[in-house]
Amino acid sequence: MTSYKLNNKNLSKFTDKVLIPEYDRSTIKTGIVHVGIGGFHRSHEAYYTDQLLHDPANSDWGICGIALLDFDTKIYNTLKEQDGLYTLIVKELDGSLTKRVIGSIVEYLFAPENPIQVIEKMASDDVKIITLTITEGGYNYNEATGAFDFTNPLIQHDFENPQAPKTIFGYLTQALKLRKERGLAGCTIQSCDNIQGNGHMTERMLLSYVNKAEPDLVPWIKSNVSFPNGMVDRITPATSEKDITLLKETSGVDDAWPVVCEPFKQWIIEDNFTSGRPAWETVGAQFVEDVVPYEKMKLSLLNAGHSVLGILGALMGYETIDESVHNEAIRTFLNTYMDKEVTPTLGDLEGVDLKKYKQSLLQRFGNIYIKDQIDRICSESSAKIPIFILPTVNVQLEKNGSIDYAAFVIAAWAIYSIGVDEKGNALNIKDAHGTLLKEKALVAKENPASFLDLESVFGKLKDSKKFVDAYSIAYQNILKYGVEKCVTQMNNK
Ligand code: CS2
Repeated sequence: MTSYKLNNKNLSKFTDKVLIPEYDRSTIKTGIVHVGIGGFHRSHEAYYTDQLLHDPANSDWGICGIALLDFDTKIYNTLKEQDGLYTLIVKELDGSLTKRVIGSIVEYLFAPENPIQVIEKMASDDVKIITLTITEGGYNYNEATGAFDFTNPLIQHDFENPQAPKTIFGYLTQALKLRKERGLAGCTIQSCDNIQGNGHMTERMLLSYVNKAEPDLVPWIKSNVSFPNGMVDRITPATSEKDITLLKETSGVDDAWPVVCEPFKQWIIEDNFTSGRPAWETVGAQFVEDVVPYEKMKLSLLNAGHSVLGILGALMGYETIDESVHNEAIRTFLNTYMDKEVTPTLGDLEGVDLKKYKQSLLQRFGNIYIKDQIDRICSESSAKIPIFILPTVNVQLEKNGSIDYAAFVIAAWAIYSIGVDEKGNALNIKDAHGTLLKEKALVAKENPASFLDLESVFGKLKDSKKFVDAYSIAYQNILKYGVEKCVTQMNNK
């Protein structure tokens, strides 16, 4: 099939093959600046916003996508070449594909190339909301102290180079300072990352930074900027070459970086927007007063479930999450973890049928068309585990509840961090703290509990004898018998 490069000029050529934006993109104004234009933003917020823009009443809510890091060069260049357009390929449960070109990213900027332009855009009066997907690690939070990590060299850089920052904290501070100096209104800063109380966390971390960098700005931020919490959900694996080729061959769309995702999507947001907001509820988002219980449910069941399947599956030599969840022993283990260790920590969730929610997760994890990479799930585990798994452990320890399943997963992660799976193949570990993890993991071979000394991940967990004992037994057993046998034995208890 003849294919054409995806861009504004060629858009009408694709109408009979894929869905395209049915609004005039040239009339859309930027009302949202979004930082972090990876796959998840493009399958989630940008998708909801694209749907919204089909109503001409919403034309003030286009998105300016910011690539913050050098690492983002490729996605920035792709969006620039494609006029901000990309294809969202939804892999339905029956294996069919729904392909839609998304038009909501109407501007894009590359921060390392032009930091001032980014600061000015964030400070623009038309921009009412700055949304973030900067990953769990991006909040610069130290698990051991609960505080902002001032020792991070990038933070030091931002203190010394306020006009050419490298972190989100440097950018937001300068942009808010400009808003204040120019007598402009404040704005909303909305995190879309998987963090418990992500709005509270953003506020706390930003104020810690500002308190040192621009102390006079703190009261203005407190009165003029809001930080709604939000729960975001849509499984979005990394795009493969196969996805790119298939799109080109079956639809004639030559898109250098389409996004693939599952059909399910959910966005629950606290209605706390200081300068107005889009009516995202008209396209499926939910606005509630308190989102924290829903966040907790999602992080400790879905995201933790992913980590369980990822870490155990990686050691067994699996490559994708569906392979892992279709292993009966692992599936039963995960079910028991969710029922016995997570559920008792969740409390009352109005309007949620937890049993159904857990069942639906297993179905989503099992979608054989998604092929969600275990490498993706296990990446940055040192930032994920403290958010996804340890809050459950801490509550269970307080309640004197079961922690054996969580301890087993942490022990498996310590063994995973050595870097070799049970078949002797090297694991592809991507973690900002990868070198330190490996060092600790090698020492742990002789002294398993020493892995828990990593306070920046585990906090004071090593002080719990109950946890250390369960972890140490699991560690020895996994090394001796392998994950599958141990899991089967636990399932039979
Ligand atoms: C995953 C998430 O990164 C991870 O470990 O659990 O990316 C997950 O796929 C999304 O949060 C789904 O909403």
